[in-house]
Amino acid sequence: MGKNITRKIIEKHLLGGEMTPGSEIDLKIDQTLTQDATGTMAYLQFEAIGLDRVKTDLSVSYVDHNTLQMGFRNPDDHRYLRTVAERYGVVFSPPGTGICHQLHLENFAKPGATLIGSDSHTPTAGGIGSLAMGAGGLSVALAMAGEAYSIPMPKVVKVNLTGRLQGWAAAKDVILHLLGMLTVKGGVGKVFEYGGPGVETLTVPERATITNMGAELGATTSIFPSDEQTKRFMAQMGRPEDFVELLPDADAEYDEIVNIDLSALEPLVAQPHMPDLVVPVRELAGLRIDQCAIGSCTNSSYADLKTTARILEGKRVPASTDLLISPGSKQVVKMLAAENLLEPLLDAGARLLECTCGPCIGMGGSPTSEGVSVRTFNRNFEGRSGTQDAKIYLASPETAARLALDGEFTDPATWGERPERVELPDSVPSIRDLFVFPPKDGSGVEVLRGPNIVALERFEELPQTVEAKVLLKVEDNITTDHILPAGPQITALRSNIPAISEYIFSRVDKEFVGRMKEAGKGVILGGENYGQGSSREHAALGPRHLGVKAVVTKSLARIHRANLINFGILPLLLVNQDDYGKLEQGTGLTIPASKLQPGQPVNMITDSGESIPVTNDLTEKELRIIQSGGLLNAVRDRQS
Ligand code: MIC
Ligand code: SF4
Repeated sequence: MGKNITRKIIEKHLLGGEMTPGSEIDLKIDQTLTQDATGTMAYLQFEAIGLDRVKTDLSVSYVDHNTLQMGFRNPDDHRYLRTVAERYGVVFSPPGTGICHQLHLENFAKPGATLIGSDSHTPTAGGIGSLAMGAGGLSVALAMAGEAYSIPMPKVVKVNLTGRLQGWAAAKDVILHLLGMLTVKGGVGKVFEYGGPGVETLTVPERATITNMGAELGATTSIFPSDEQTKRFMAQMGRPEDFVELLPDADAEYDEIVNIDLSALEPLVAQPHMPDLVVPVRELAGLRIDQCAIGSCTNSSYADLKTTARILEGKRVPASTDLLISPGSKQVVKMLAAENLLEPLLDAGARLLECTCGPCIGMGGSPTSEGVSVRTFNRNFEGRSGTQDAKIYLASPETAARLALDGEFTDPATWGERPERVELPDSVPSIRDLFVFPPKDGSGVEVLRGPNIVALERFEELPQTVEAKVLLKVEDNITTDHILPAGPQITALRSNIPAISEYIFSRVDKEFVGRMKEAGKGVILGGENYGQGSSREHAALGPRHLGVKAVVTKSLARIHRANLINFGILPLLLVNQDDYGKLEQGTGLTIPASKLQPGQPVNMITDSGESIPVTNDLTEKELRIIQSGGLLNAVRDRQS
């Protein structure tokens, strides 16, 4: 039986488990990445494990999320990250160098390698053929300590590409099309492996746009083969030695197949407030636009911004449209500068921002009240932009730039000729010297901490019986942005769990934290796909700090499920989906925690005496971790 590339990489890195979909596998991890908003916690956890140096081939710490330095908190975090990286053998990327995924793709990602990152868009490196997955900070800390990363063996879906992109259709439209087809929960438990004759027509940056936003499908990851395009990209990036060919066998088998004809795609847009509410751009013609934002880890490459410059050249955006551009890396800016491509952007009225995530997580650039903003980003969750009632649409850079000029949605049929598709030049300026490479022996390096960096608390073991009330009932598709909002004020508290916990569910129900404090413990009731979106483990750590013992849902998103386990919160699944309607905020529950067995139902008893069956999809190991009060306790117990 022929193998697909996902199975080939997994087989090479398999440390334990059976490669049958759904059963747990343990993987050796070659590389890790962190970003500042999740990284401080990951390194505090690494320090708590007590090793002298990371054990991976490569670990990189990027600072790109929280770069607004309004007061001491963020700069203190950056200093901590720089010194802790030097101390333990991690490469450090200073603030402003670029967005983690863009930088990793350009400088470090390798075909055939495994990578986990404490950011849900780590699959960007799948564009180069890495098996790259988003994970919680603690999982990344453990991978840095040389521990295996455990996931359920995914199903492998072949996305069979035929044809070639035409007219104004872009790589972004491939993934928007897939999201429209499969929805934000269509990828759970799956790897999307791209194949077919259309693959060779897509450049590595285009592929990376697609694998990046595969995260929005809820997928484990997405991956492209490593072929001639990859070889060219690695040579252009000045690291031809990192190239290895990685192709599926001719008779490779897949669990499912999805077909996409690239030639048939047209410009698409995701409407507020979910990335899967996709319609053709033409259907929205006439809708006024207040803001366009081009950038983020999805669409901030040289090709994206050169195309933008070509579209804007010699034109002006109307004064009523705010145009923001955040390049993905200093390398991208240097290349634009060298080709005089910054001028058309500036002259068109665009505002050039730092090479960071910026407006994507509401770090500045918020739209006006009820403003319509067209963004080349990957998430348009309600409130994420910083303006609660803004309407965020997701589109390609081509579409965003064209619409910025028109100041309203227009039909692509009226846009004229699309500028020529951009290829990278043969030689690209290196920015490698901007990274801080750690010394061989970091034992003499002093790790500098500020007052905002609060040591981790030790969590208690899970009680035999959980007796607690439902203190919040939420609907389907709750994101980690609902659980713990982003934005400058809250994100600055990522290394301070007691302080950040004050904001848990603050945009959903302002009274929740007060109720939790009063009761001291509680249960959250969720619908389908609870915890989708960001990998931020604070969305589990915060509830745990407040005393949440269990989350009872219809289904859970992969990374958040892992984060709940890592911090000792029981993820329970309703056996009968209709029972969701029987439970309300205030319902008292008795959960026989000590009776839980992997995959076996137990009855929760409500305070009115009703039995509600719940089950779990936990392995023996995961159950033990929760019973010990979380993964750090479990690792400490194992080591002592
Ligand atoms: C996001 O896009 O939501 C983030 C901010 O990059 C998060 C990580 C975080 O919350 O720090 C992610 O995607 O994992
Ligand atoms: Fe940064 Fe946005 Fe990408 Fe998250 S999705 S890593 S916030 S650019």
